[in-house]
Amino acid sequence: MDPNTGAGPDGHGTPVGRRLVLGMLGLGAGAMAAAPWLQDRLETALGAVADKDPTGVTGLLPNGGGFRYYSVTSSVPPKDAGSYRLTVGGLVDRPGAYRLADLRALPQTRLVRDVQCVTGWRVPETPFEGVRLSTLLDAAGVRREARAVRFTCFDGAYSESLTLDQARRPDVLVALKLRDEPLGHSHGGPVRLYVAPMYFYKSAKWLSGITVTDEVRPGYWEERGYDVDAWVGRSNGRDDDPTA
Ligand SMILES: Nc1nc2c(c(=O)[nH]1)N[C@H]1C(S)=C(S)[C@@H](COP(=O)(O)O)O[C@H]1N2
Ligand SMILES: [Mo]
Repeated sequence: MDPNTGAGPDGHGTPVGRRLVLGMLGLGAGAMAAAPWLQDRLETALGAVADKDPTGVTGLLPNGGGFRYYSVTSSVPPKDAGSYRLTVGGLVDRPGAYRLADLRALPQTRLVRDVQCVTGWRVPETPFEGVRLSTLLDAAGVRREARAVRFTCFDGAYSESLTLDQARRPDVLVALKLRDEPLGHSHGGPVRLYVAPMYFYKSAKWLSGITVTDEVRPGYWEERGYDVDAWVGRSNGRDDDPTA
């Protein structure tokens, strides 16, 4: 697979494009152009379908409001306030586990930035809100020999990583809200990582584990060719760097 383009027009190895899905629904591009409101309604409906029954054919399903639905697994069992846990461990003095209520009780930070997937789609000025990752790292007491942070997900497959310096940036959140609403299952709720300055694949959905480590371990897409340092506009060979 070409890591820059993926196998299909929607990238990340997606075999089928948006036009085809609309075709499967009997709606051509003409119908969409003639009735943009129909496209909005369709995206909302498909977002709801993805919420209940993710197909695994990812990047193909709109996820509402300009997002696309991505999952590397075919289905993800939902978690709620009762069942959700976020563990923090590895090279820390005080490993622990947070419930959703624990995370909600911590200071919240709201950021409004453009979401940018490396395959090209973009959602402008999108509010995310949650707990700064640095707050959780400080509470856990990161040991001197630590250099990186690894993230695991309750889909059982996806992973991500950041250097410790990146992880401590004020624009990296353990996000609980998207557009001022609790983060829904299809967007990786109840809790996802949000790495504002990097391409959206760094923002691991369905976050369940934070492990402080001695070196960066490449994440799911990074083992498949994407850059580990995924700065928007400065990585993956896709964007011109105006400062270069
Ligand atoms: N657990 C998990 N997190 C993930 C992914 C995934 O497949 N699984 N895909 C990534 C990619 S490539 C993108 S573009 C965004 C998509 O988020 P969305 O489904 O909320 O639009 O999630 C990122 N985080
Ligand atoms: Mo993506």
